[in-house]
Amino acid sequence: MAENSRFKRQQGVALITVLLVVALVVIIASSMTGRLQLIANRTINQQLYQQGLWSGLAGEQLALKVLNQDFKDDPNKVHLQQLWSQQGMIFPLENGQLSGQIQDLRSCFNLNALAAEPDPTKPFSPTPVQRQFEALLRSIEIEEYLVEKLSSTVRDWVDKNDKVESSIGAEDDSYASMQVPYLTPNSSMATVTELLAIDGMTPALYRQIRPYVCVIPNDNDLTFNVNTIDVEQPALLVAAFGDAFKLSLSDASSVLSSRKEDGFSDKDEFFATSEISKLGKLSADFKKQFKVTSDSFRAVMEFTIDKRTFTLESKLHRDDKGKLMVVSRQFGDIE
Ligand SMILES: [Ca+2]
Repeated sequence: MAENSRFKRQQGVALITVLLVVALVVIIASSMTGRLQLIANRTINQQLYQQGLWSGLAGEQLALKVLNQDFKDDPNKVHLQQLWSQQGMIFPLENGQLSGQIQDLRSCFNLNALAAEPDPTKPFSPTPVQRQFEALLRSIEIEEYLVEKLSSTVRDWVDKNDKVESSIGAEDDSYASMQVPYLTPNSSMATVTELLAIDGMTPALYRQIRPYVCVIPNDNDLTFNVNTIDVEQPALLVAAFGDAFKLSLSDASSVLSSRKEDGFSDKDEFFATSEISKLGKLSADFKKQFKVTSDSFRAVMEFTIDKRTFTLESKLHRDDKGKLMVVSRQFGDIE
């Protein structure tokens, strides 16, 4: 009798063991399926990334070819009627499409120019480039206290030293005491989005300033191609003249809207316009900021596939001998 009931208990234990094993197998199998799906998705994503990358690089080659062709056709001028300036070009590719555009980086305010060394005889005064940046901010109706604040903090961000240049500037001490502390790079900006990390900047201000500014890698020059400044952005021309000559916004707008479609033939034609000539005598040094050519471009390529977009931004530089080369690349989200 006792043996019989032990046998029945053992049968019960065996059943539970079998159920446990089945449950374990189900758990392992479902976990394996999940992992397999993850691996499959990862492989698909890697393939898409590779496809996007190579398509983007192909687009970059096309941008170089177009810019080289324009340079060959006319090495003395860069203007908005040239091939590089065409908008909305779309190239259908296998399984996706490639689109892209090129911007002349001499048609915007190069923030890295704010790193210019101050005049040693006026160490505590704003530099001429700061004055030009301030003229830009005022022209786009940024409030006066923010104009001076940002001019100081952006300069401190890019200048080499870690010395606050004015009472409203910001170097390491300001950022190191924040809730999430960080330090200033004290060197050229790599991307305009760095502005968002600078003391005094807000997302709303960034959106207001962003269309007018750019960064040229390791380049501290502030020069403007008067043939490519957007007719809707006369504030850039006002900025170029800074507080040295005080070009009015309406005169800047008038110069740009009366510009020929293929731009000014040379700098002198620009200086001879009534709006500019009435400003008075411009020194040869001052005139150096204005050009009708460009040595820096930004090409943005977008490869789209199944609602996914891969973006490549390449910055290009043309040297004195006319050779164009890629100086920086950024993948993914852009400025
Ligand atoms: Ca600094």
